[in-house]
Amino acid sequence: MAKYDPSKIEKKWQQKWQQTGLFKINKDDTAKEKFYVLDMFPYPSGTGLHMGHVESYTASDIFYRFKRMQGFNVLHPQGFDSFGLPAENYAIKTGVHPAETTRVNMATYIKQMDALGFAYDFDEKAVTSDPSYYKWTQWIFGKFFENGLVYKKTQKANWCPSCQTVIANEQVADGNCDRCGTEIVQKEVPGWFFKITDFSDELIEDLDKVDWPEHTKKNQRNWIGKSEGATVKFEIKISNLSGISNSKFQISNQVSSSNDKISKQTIEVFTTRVDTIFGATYVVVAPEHEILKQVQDDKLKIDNLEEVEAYVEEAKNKTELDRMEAKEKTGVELKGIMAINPFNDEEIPVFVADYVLGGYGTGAVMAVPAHDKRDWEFAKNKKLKIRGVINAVSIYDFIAKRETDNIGGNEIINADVLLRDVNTETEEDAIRRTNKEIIEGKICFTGDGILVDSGEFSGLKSEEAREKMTAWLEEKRTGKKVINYRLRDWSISRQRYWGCPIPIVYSPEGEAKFVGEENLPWTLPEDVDFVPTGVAPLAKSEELKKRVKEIFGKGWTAEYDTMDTFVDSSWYFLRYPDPKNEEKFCSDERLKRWLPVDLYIGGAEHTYMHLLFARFFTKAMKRIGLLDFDEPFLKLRHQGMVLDKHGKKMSKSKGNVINPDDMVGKFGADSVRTYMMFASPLEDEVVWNEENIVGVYRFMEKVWDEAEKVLKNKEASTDEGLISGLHMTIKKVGADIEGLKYNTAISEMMKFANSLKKASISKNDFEKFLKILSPFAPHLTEEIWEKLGNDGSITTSPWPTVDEKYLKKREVEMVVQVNGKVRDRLTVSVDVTEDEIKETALESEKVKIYLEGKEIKKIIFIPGKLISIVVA
Ligand code: ANZ
Repeated sequence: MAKYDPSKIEKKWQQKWQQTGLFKINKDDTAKEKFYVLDMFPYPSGTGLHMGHVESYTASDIFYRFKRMQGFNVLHPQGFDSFGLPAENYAIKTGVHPAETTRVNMATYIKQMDALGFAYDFDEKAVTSDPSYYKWTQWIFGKFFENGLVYKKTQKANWCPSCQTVIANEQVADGNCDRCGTEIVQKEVPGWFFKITDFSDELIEDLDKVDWPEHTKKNQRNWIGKSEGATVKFEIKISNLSGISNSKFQISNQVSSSNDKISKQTIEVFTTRVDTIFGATYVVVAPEHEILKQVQDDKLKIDNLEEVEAYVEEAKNKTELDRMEAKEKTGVELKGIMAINPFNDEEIPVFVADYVLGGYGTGAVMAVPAHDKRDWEFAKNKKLKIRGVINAVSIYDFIAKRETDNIGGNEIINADVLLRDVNTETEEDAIRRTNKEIIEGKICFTGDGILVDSGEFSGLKSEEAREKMTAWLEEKRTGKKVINYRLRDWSISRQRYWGCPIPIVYSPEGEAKFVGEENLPWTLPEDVDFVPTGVAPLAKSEELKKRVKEIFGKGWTAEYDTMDTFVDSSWYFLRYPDPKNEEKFCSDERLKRWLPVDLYIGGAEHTYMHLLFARFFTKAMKRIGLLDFDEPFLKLRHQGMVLDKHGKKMSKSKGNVINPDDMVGKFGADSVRTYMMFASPLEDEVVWNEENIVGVYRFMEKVWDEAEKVLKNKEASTDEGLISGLHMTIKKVGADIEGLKYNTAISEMMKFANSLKKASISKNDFEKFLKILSPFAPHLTEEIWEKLGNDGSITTSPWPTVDEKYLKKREVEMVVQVNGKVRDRLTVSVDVTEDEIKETALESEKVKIYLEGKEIKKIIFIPGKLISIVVA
């Protein structure tokens, strides 16, 4: 056998796999159990495949090959999310049509993916900019339209002055456009919205049904932001003598009230912490609040109208994000009026401040600086009264709070502040001291606790107090229980060209109508100028005008906006099982057979948008009878980011981007794949260091050389001492792949390969080893498989079975102590190393709580028994 040379064998196998159609599957084969493993399809950008793609696609490819060898019928499709701004921006610069750019880029991507040995059948791809695909995006839009799940309204929206289009909240990063970085401004624009808010509760609750990373679920819950609270009406007292002209009106907005009979002047606030109401020292309204219109119309007189008007005017230019994140909270008092706290009749001042948002809750808050961080900052700034009414009962109130909050700052009480002093005083003393400081308004405590100085409610715990106080409000008809969500309906209209046309036409009277199934695909016109002018490019198409006139008649006009590209990717996984179907987005049989997706691998940056939108689509389509399941992705895993060898993010501007083609050219696809998976656990960051990939390359060489030995002596038998190792390796690798712990699977195989050096192995046993290596290094193993005289692909051979009789008991239970107290028990392999067990113990949630904020002095390790952590 010649020397191991990936450049000689990899191309050969890639061609052979294509020729023999190895990656084609019979999607109607019911004899085998199905498995659907999905990748997040790429946007075909001009820069080609990046290392992040290589990482996640390798991960799914390994899983595909493994499942296939286990006997599953596996669907592992790939496609292109090919509508979008970069191709359009490129067209503006160069005049090359986006369709052409996209075609060229897709071809490059396919070539690159083939060169990595990814097992895709590109005849069965989904391409979102292809009319045969977007026909169904439009069809689904039509169904949503018929069923009231999409509607049009004019709204203040995020406008990117550079892209000349509206973008969704989810696409604004730090106040800037997440595509081009330009600062976002607010603009009134008409647009289409999907009613995602109709599904808020389901979108939260059904997260319990899926196996997703906990932080991703948490982020989705936070994004939807369900909060249970209460509205409370504060009566307004006019302290200036000019008073108001009409003394009987009610000011409340958004959260509608059923208590209309009370016609006092009130400001209605929304609070999730009614238990803190005895600590309310002022009320704040948003600059958009109704009361300010009354003030401006002179219906409600205040002493400093000009100052207030100027402030309101200034706030108009800020985005919500700016307002929420502003370090210094600004605002102006409405002089001449006071609000009355219904619980204790206390009169407190009223401010307008832009840290309160017009579109959330009632657009007004009762401010409790002692227990709310934003109110605290504002009160400090304006030197307002601060009064604490919640005390901590135990240290756990602080710890629990710290875990749900990321509150920083010295004056904000959290466990760190408290624990700092625990060293010099008893826990009780520390709590007593801290509670006194809370009551005095010296520190802000945002946790739940026990009520003090709260009239008849004093002594109650926060949760119970909230219930009782809300009941009290309802009885007095000055408030009620409400649930609010942070989630807004999804704005999907984009004033851009390279997207899916919204299949809507308007009658001469201006009524919107779906273009009808018979007119789908509602094609994207070709005769347009891309240069953005703020007017949608489609408005300039003569062909579209003509088309509308011919089909619908004179006076009818087309919708000129295109859809957010996130619409295209919200359902693509439904298309893959049946991508050529012209009658349906997917046949009923194939939907039933293939969905939902069993395993989805992709970047954590899609926590909010794509993953939320795809879940919404699934639920909406289920509601209207198009699907019979409600969660699209049963299991989800994220890959970590790929960093350069200095641990830095790769970026074009830094010039540290690594091109996958170069790596494949240098080391071969098998080494690139295996190193990528070996370098770190899948969900962790990968530091791409060429010096280390050499080690993986040597491993490939070692396997190659072993093969030579086996070839020379096909009659050899396996050494006694090797058999148990082989079976343990097969077992571990199988279990690790199933758990997506590829790095440990690879190190196990490396260990086994090392043990071969001085031993002899039979052809049959060596082939078992080749099989478990094949998902990682498909080319190398395929070549050896052939050389050893096998017919057919190693990928179609069955996964080797483990003979239990060769496995000895390998697990023990180890106790983890912190300062002498047992905090956790871990089941680990008997030969676990000290470092491994230390790492596991320190990561245990049960152990972590006792370590936080403390310094680890010593760790004692007694093999097979105990790990004892000493902290101070
Ligand atoms: C008094 C209070 C005391 C509050 C306290 C919190 C802690 P989530 O959980 O996000 O729904 N709030 C209400 N409407 C607001 C608006 N339009 N703009 C800005 N802030 C608003 O937050 C609800 C809390 O956010 C509410 O509870 C209110 O402050 C504030 F110790 O009321 B709270």
